[in-house]
Parts: sequence; C-alpha cells; structure tokens
Amino acid sequence: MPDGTVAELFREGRAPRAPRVSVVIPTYNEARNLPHVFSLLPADLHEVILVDGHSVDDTIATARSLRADVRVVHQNRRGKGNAMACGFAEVTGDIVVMLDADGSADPREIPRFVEALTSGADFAKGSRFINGGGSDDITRMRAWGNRWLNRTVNVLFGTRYTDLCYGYNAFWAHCLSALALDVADRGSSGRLWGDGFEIETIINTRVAKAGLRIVEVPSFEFVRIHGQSNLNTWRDGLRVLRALLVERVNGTGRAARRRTSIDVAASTAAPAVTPGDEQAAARLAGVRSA
Ligand SMILES: Nc1nc2c(ncn2[C@@H]2O[C@H](COP(=O)(O)OP(=O)(O)OP(=O)(O)O)[C@@H](O)[C@H]2O)c(=O)[nH]1
Ligand SMILES: [Mg+2]
Repeated sequence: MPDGTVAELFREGRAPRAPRVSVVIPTYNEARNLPHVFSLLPADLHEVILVDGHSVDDTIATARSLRADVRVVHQNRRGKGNAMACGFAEVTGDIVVMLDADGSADPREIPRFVEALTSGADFAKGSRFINGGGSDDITRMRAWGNRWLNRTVNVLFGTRYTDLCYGYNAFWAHCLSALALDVADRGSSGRLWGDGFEIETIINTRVAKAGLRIVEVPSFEFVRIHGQSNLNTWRDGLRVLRALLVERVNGTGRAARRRTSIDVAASTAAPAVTPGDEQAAARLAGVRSA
C-alpha cells in the first residue's frame, strides 16, 4: 500500500484489520529490566525489535529467552539516536512504538497510543505533564530544564508540546520519511549528530515541520528499575538546545510536509481519543510549522 494509506483507512473508519504494531526497544545493558518490560507488552504485537548498543551484560540472551520471536538488531554507531534509527529501518508494521527498556515506560500504555493514531493522529506523543500523566523519575532540575526547552520548541516551531524531552511516542510508519534519519554506516564507531539523546527533539521537531497531525497522550514515567541512566542532564540538555536551533534552520522534514496548516483545536491536554469518535479530529492537538 502506498505511504499513508493504512492511516487514511483508519481515519475514515474503513480499515479492514487492526494495525500491525511494531515496538522498537533500544537497549544498553538492560538484561535485568527486560523481564519486567517484556511481561507487560500487549499480546497482539506484530513484532518486537530490540536494538542493542553493544551491551556487555546478557541483554540479547535474556531477550531471546523471554521472547523467541524478538528481532534483534545491532546498531551501527553509538548512542540512543542511532539505535532508534537502526530499529526504525527494520520495522515492517503499520505503527511504530518507541519504548525504553529500563522499566520507566509502561508497555500497558501502548493501546492508548495506538488508539490516538487510529483516531486520526499521525504522531502520538507521550507527555508526563498533561492530565493523567506523571513521573516518579524526573528530578526538579530536569523538570526545570525540560520546561524551558519546551517553551523554546513551541516558540520556534509553533507547536503546543508540553513535554519535549520524553521518549515514549508512537507514529504511523509513513512518518518515517519525514524523520529522514541517517542509518548509513559511515565507518564510524563514534557518534554523529542525531545519534545521541537529541533524537527525541529531532523527531518532535521534524514531525512538526512536516505538518503531521500530532496528539499528546498522557503517560506515566516510573523510576528506572535496575542499572544507571545513560543520560547526562547538562550535556544532553545542551544537545537538545542545539538540536532545536539546528532543526529550526535546516530544511529536513519540510519536504515531507503534507499540509500547509493544520487545525489547532482543543488543548494538547486532551486524553487519547477513541476510535470512531466524531469529535476525535477536534481534539487533536494540531501543529503548525513556524
Ligand atoms: N541501543 C542503545 N540503547 C541505548 C543507548 N543509550 C541508552 N539506551 C537505551 O535507551 C533507553 C533510555 O536510556 P536511559 O539511559 O534510561 O535514559 P533516559 O530514559 O533518557 O534518562 P533517565 O530518565 O535518566 O532514565 C534505555 O532503554 C537504554 O537502555 C545506546 O547508546 N544504545
Ligand atoms: Mg530511562
């Protein structure tokens, strides 16, 4: 089917089947957390793609023992951004879900994201800062930084985001062309621009530039269960700021623009919409490019 067709069928309520959901899970030494995460995955997934970043624990063996059908992908550079790009390149489903492996993101929320997409959104963005969302994990310093980065993205890109720096999102596979992520192996074992934690900002700004329909869905973030965060508040916060400036001036994503302007309807605080709901379109949080 041509790009976007499956999403259109759902939007029009004419879809012949349920969407095939692909979950992409980046892992760097998450063996101890995988039993928890995998046990909460919905039963009817199309595929689970685990993208490993050269873990030195038993991440891959654990994943395979928990789920024989898991698809293991080895990233070709370093960083979470590169892992996501490599995982997305392997997706064969209709819907892509980005899910962390540290136990902070609840896989039981996946149906909520899917529902937002089948009700008309192109991109369902998790938010800890709308009704029904929350976090046990975010520090005061990070919440403060996120708030300022969030204000900045909204001014620069005309968006209405409430939680820029959050990695739990889902989108129709047709959005991948707007993301234009680089998965080429440049012969570099190091990190290129976009390979790090700035990936979430790059994705959020490119879908906005592309004029895709974005809705925020409430999400609760738990504390990482085992192991240590790979994120450095200041270093990665500055990368996010830089990503906002770079993405504001470059044209990436705009080429995929499908609409010139999109209705800005109700607040982004709207909960996930329900399939077939006549009001769904009106509750979508629209995004205009700047
Ligand atoms: N493949 C791969 N996965 C990574 C890499 N860095 C982080 N991850 C995974 O990405 C997910 C998020 O990483 P975390 O270190 O928890 O960072 P975070 O959730 O943004 O930050 P915290 O809120 O501090 O936990 C986890 O599943 C990690 O295992 C990497 O370089 N390669
Ligand atoms: Mg985490």
